[in-house]
Amino acid sequence: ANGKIGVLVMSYGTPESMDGIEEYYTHIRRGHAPTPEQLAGLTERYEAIVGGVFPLRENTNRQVAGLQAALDAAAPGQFGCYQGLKHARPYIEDGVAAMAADGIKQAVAIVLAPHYSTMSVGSYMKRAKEKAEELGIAVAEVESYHAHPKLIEALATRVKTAYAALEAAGAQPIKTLFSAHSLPVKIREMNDPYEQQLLESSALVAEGAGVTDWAFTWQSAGRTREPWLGPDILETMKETAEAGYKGVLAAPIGFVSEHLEVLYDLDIEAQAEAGKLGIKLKRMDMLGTDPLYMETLADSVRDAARAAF
Ligand code: FEC
Repeated sequence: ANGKIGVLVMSYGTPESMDGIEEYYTHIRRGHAPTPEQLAGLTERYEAIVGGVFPLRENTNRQVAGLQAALDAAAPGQFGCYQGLKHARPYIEDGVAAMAADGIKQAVAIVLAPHYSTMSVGSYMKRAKEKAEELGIAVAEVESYHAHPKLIEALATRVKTAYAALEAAGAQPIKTLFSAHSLPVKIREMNDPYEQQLLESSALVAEGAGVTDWAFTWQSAGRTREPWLGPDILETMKETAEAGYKGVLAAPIGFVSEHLEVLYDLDIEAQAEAGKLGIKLKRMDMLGTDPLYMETLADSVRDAARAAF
């Protein structure tokens, strides 16, 4: 057996190439292939972002390496990180199998998304635990870290910087819009903590950044028939412009990387809407491998390991 504690670091996943978009989309849709129109739409969005590369893959790789370095700095050799993706290879199950192949018996599971929902983090954890049980690995879970002081500090710094840029551009008054990925409205019937945690993070970040004029709004709702949580950021921007604001600061606190939902939905789609509305939109920088974010993850992993093993 291996005395190391495994750390299963889970993230959404992105295709490896343009040829992989259909398989990826089919996986997201739980085995239902997209229509040719849906596939073409998604392909166009990937092409529009950075010439058909998939930045989330590199960004996730860097975050996993950053977390390993942060854990090693405090306790060399105690933890070993393994990557597991929700919708692409290496899948969550592949990550657990890699730990088992190395003789790992105890592991902490954590998701590169700060807020808990049964439909997001909960579904990652369910798959991780099923595979771990099959392979005889004990798993401790980090459910959320949305109010960790280091995370809040890193986000507040980004909000302050973006706010100052809007001010310098003369785009006042400014409204800060915190956002996160929408989910189907049915999560409300499940007593899900997602909305509550997002509002809590927003309030803490606003306080840390000294921003008083803010709202929370949703983004990136799925293209399905069921109702999704709203209002969407495009709608909120319209109301904000109508109320006389000249600057909108987009703070997508539900995400930690630059990827499609940020680079397309905000930087292309919402930016075009801002142009139409005659207002200035500035998106805060994403966390990426910010040392404060890496420390947030490392603290959460150590706490979960200490409590469980
Ligand atoms: O850059 C990339 O390649 C990946 C960007 C990406 C991230 C992301 C994060 C979240 N999602 C969440 C929930 C859902 C639900 C559905 C859904 C659908 C899609 C589609 C694409 C996609 N998501 Fe995603 N999501 C990303 C990309 N997502 C592409 C498919 C096309 C579309 O509908 O727009 C609906 C599934 C269904 O059809 O039933 C639900 C949540 C997050 C944030 C938490 C996390 O990172 O896990 C929640 C990044």
